[in-house]
Amino acid sequence: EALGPQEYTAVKMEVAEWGAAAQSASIPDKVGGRKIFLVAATLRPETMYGQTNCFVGPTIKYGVFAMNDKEAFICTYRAARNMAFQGITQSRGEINQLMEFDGSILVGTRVKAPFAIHPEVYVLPMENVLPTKGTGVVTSVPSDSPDDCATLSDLAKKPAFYGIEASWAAIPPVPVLSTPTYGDLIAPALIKSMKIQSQKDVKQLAEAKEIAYKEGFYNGVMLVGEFKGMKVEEAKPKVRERMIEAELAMAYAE
Ligand code: A2H
Repeated sequence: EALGPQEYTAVKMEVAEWGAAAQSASIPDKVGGRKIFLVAATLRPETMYGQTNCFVGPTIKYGVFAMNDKEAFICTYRAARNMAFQGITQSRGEINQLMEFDGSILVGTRVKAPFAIHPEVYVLPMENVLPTKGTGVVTSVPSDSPDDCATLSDLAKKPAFYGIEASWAAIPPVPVLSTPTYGDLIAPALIKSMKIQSQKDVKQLAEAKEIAYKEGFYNGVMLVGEFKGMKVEEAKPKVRERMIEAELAMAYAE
């Protein structure tokens, strides 16, 4: 674990179309006309081009929090509280919670994915989402995150068990960066070579995550986006800055 505060990028994913469960919860009727965003915390803003979906913990509690008169964020209470003290809400320290529900309600909703090749993605369930880290919402980038890749293959194998449509988990990984050793799709390559079977293989996944992170950061070159051809190490803060300038992301620390 990191000793100092962890600097995340909080990515705003506006709800484009509510899924069936969210429709029954009548969320739009309870938010005073505000635009609603799922907000995900990531350490890899440069990979947002390759989002194929986003994840929530189905049994974790999420809230809808008014940030100002125009926008409301969906995240854990813990994250909303941190945001309130980091000046992300209109009035510092104030938390205005409009609703609360389990993550399962959000599965099947479609959200806009900032900078992604796929402009809209489905919200899907992930067992390993921790309520104590980030916002409880995780962007899924199966090209570069072994956890995301393993979870998606579990979902694709048993869609009915997870309560999703098979097509929602059938989107192929999108190449974002290239490394000399692992090519254009480092996470699927590691899953294969390390024989990782599912999201339950947490020990091997931790090892794969470490390799993918270091290889991508130190040896990767961007394949897409404004900084195509640039080293990942240099592109990473630039993509983050662009996303913040476009008001599609914020700095978030914990
Ligand atoms: B990362 P750290 Cl491409 N529970 O974003 C579980 N995982 C969470 C989470 C939560 N509550 N909140 C965030 N995360 C994930 C992209 C990515 C990430 C890639 C590769 C590696 C990677 C796309 N998913 O993380 O424990 C988020 O996934 C590996 C470090 O604070 C976030 O960044 O170091 C990362 O874990 C934060 O993990």
